[in-house]
Amino acid sequence: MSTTRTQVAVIGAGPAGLLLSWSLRAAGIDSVVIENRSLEHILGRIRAGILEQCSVEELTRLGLGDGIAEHGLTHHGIHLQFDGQRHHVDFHALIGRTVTVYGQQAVVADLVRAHREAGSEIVFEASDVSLHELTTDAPRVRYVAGGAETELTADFVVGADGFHGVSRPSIPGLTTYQRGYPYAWLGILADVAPSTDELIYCLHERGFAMHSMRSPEVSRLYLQVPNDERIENWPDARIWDELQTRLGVPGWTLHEGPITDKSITPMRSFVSARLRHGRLFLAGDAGHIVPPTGAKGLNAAIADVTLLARGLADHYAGDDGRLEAYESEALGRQWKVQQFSQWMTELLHRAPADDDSAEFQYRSQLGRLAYVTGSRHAMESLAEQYSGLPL
Ligand code: FAS
Ligand code: PHB
Repeated sequence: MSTTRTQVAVIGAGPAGLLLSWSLRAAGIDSVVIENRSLEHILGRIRAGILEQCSVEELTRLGLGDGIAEHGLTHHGIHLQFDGQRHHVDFHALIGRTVTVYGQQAVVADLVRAHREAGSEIVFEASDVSLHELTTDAPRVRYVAGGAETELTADFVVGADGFHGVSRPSIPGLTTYQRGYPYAWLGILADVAPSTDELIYCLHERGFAMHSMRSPEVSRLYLQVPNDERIENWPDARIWDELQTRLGVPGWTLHEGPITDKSITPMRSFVSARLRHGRLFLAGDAGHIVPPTGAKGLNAAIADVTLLARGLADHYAGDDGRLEAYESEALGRQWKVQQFSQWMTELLHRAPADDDSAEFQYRSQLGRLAYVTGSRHAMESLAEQYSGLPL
């Protein structure tokens, strides 16, 4: 077995792992990223689409803002649609904040390009990744890459390996908090110009629908489906018919086009009680998951990384204050994100027909939507949370 050493071993080359390694590089801290999938696979994943204002500011500060500036779509707000009416919530007019449409796929591509140009060490297609000696001052990561067994010794290990990674399970006796939802999202990418200027979040009596986008030429749309639904049951024509039914309002046309990707994503809310175990830290989906309704998953990963990178940089400058505070600060912020994501999800999704309170819930949701869209204070609260809590 060959042995190597670095200051910070990062598990996972998703947005959290790649951004942390880039942030550490900017602070002069050496890191190695260990990823179990191929470069092609991580570049091909289609996921989040919205960047909070503070995410854009942090990526720009780190020199990763060119693509966002050129291709990102700055949105001043969102549309909430219910009872056949569409209401615009103007974050910029309300609180002076905005969000940017810029897909996670593009964020990852920007990070991969930056790392490649800088000569960063990213190990792809690693297998048998395991963590050891986490409660000592020399934790180790073992993995196999290119047929060679390697042991990487580091000062710290950061688990940025997502919900199904190896890092969180490496924490003994861990408590976790979670809830499921009786529905999922069927998402499509379509080669058609968006039919709306800003995102439409819609509660229809048949269920939730959303019109998002990726560019002036590519639309991203979602439908609520039962959580056991299979994509095979949804030919393209059925998807468009349902989107037309749920999103349609008088005087507005939803333009259709070729569907280039479709998938069903289950929903869960999940938080690990710990984001630290000895010299192991968790960041991003390795530590928490939110339903996508609040557009928080990617942004929460960026927030964790921002806090953790500050703490690690301070550590190497001789001050452990912010590193010691990481777990409590990141978890405190995450529960604010969790409650907002849960609120948006429960506000906009139809309870299943077999829920005997479904009709009551639907009318209560309509009442809540009518209150929110009729109250400046309620809309300011929505704007503050959707555009992102300050870091
Ligand atoms: P990621 O899961 O992105 O990355 C973890 C990385 O670790 C992956 O590359 C994985 O291959 C690697 N890894 C896993 N196990 C490993 C091991 N043992 N060894 C080495 N590497 C390992 N969020 C939104 O805000 N809006 C959305 O619409 C949205 N849609 C989503 C759709 C889907 C299908 C999924 C799964 C998530 C979605 N999310 C969405 C959430 C998503 O964007 C996450 O929040 C974001 O990817 C978090 O980034 P990471 O923490 O880096 O985790
Ligand atoms: C997306 O564009 O993929 C998207 C936007 C907003 C959300 C979730 C997903 O809340």
